[in-house]
Amino acid sequence: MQVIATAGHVDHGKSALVRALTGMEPDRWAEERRRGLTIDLGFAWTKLPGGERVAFVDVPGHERFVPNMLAGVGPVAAVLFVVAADGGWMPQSAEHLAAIDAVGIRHGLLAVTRSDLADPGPATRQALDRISRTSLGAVPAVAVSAVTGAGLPDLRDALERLVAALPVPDPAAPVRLWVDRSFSIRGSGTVVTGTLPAGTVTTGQELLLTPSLRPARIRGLESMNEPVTSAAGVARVAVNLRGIPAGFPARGMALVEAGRWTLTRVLDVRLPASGAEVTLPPEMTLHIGSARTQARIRTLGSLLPPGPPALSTVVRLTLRDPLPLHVGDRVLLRDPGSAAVTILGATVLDVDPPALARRGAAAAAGRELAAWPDPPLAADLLGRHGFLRAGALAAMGVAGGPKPVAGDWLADPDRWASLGGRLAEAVAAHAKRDPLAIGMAPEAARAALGLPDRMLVEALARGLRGRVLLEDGYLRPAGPPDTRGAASSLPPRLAAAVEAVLADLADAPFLAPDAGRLRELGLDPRAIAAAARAGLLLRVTEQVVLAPDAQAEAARILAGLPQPFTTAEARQALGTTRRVAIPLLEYLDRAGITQRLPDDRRRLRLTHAHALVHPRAVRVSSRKPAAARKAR
Ligand SMILES: Nc1nc2c(ncn2[C@@H]2O[C@H](COP(=O)(O)OP(=O)(O)OP(=O)(O)O)[C@@H](O)[C@H]2O)c(=O)[nH]1
Ligand SMILES: [Mg+2]
Repeated sequence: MQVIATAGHVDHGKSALVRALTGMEPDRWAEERRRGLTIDLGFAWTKLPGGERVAFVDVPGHERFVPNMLAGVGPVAAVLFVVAADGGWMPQSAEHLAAIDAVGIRHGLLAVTRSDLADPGPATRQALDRISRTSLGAVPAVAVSAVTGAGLPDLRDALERLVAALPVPDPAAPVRLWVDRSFSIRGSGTVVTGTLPAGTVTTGQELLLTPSLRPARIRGLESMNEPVTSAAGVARVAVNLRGIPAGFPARGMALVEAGRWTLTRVLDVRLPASGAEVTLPPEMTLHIGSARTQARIRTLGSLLPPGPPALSTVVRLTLRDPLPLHVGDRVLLRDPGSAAVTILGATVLDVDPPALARRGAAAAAGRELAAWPDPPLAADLLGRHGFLRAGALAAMGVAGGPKPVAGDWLADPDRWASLGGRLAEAVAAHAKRDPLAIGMAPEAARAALGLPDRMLVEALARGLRGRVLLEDGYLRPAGPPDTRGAASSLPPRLAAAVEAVLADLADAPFLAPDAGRLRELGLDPRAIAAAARAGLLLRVTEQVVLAPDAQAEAARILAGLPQPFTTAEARQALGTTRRVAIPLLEYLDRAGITQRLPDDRRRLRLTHAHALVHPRAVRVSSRKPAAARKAR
């Protein structure tokens, strides 16, 4: 089915024509019928000769009710433009046409009504001329009379051709059903109606009602007064909702699919190029679908020298109420109070624009956005945001986009490429500034690079194999082992202290220096940790340090004992004190080299022989292994 909205000046015969075409009464209110004036939207439908069903949204023509007219026209793709033969082109003919043009409706038909009262020729020529200069372009025209019925068969044929030419929307498109009416039915509860432009609604489906995002489950569905289990756009639908109290929904709210729309209060839009320099008011009324709200306007880039190619104005809108929007949506801006600018159409460029904090940010944003295509592509949005989650991009209504760089993060390829080098530099600078530190915390790197998620730092580091190493949760400059961790990278005083410890241990490898000696050498816990990371010391506890190969050496000695062995036997064999032996044995337990038995004795786990080799091989020098062995 298709849905067509009427348009045209008050009293030109829109409702009479809908009545004549459908046999249904579009003026729902007693007051409307009494006054012979449409106030609010009316709904009627019929079958065309070829069997295609078409619904009409009949709008009011009176200037006081233009907001209602916009709510009816907002979600449709085609209009039936009505001009009275005896009335000719009138102010609301022009205003309705401007609105249609602003919304960008491209399909339509002109009906010249009341042609039994006057020659339809002049009105037809006048109207076709005006219409041809809008998004509707050249449209067919039919002269009709709702009273005599003249021209109605021609009009039905023309409607059939119009409907056949309308694009078929994607049934899998995200659902956004703007509510144009809400009521409650005894026994069923809350019902909302609207024009579904695309996508599919199904009974049982859960949607969210904007702006509250209250979940609403579809309990029942009707299309053109008939119960259905699902309806695909284009359709007029009445949706019976579970979970929404009667009286809660209102025109301008929308039922949307979770995760497929961005509910936003701030958006950047492009206004069409206009020959004359227009001065925008600080605030206008924004209309989209059946919704309207106030929008504060901030010009981002004004623009642009006249002359081809036509350049446009980019503005940031801040809305009083949030709306579910997509990039590429058309919105209408209206300023009923202004004589100069009454109606403008705008294309949404960004529904989650970055804040304009820096000086000059607004002008820069204006320049960037002015160059975007219509509609903008994933690459444009990524170029602006740098990073977007795949879900966020989809909720902006933007398809495509590159493969994620980490998790569901998408990155602008240029930005991503440049970040690798910046991370390597940041990590190197950090290591230089603070050689004793365990490394740069990924969170610090994330903040330094201005990234939105630590996951991105880790992905960058993985891509920098050979330059940056992510180990034990910290980032360090990578490099060949002998330069990376070697004494040369430690401050000279620390290197000297390490040398002194190793010299102490040369003759008695398990007699770890005591607290006093460590203090004397300036080896506080931080310095010990740094030396251990560099592979220059084995840090058994904060107070017990040994030569880096002590673990393998201990295992070799313990393997020579009858198994299992006691702590005392181990202490003796290692030639040390309980102060060292107990933490060392516990260290070996943790390393899986020894196993502690229930009776407190231990045995070597031969299955873990590979663990005997310390992962960071010994690389220092002033040790005297020969002497050490002699001492035993
Ligand atoms: N003679 C004649 N009268 C018509 C024709 N169409 C409408 N009328 C009359 O014109 C008047 C206005 O018609 P409506 O259909 O209410 O006009 P409308 O465009 O819906 O008006 P609003 O909804 O208030 O904007 C009514 O009195 C109709 O009976 C026609 O084709 N011939
Ligand atoms: Mg009417």
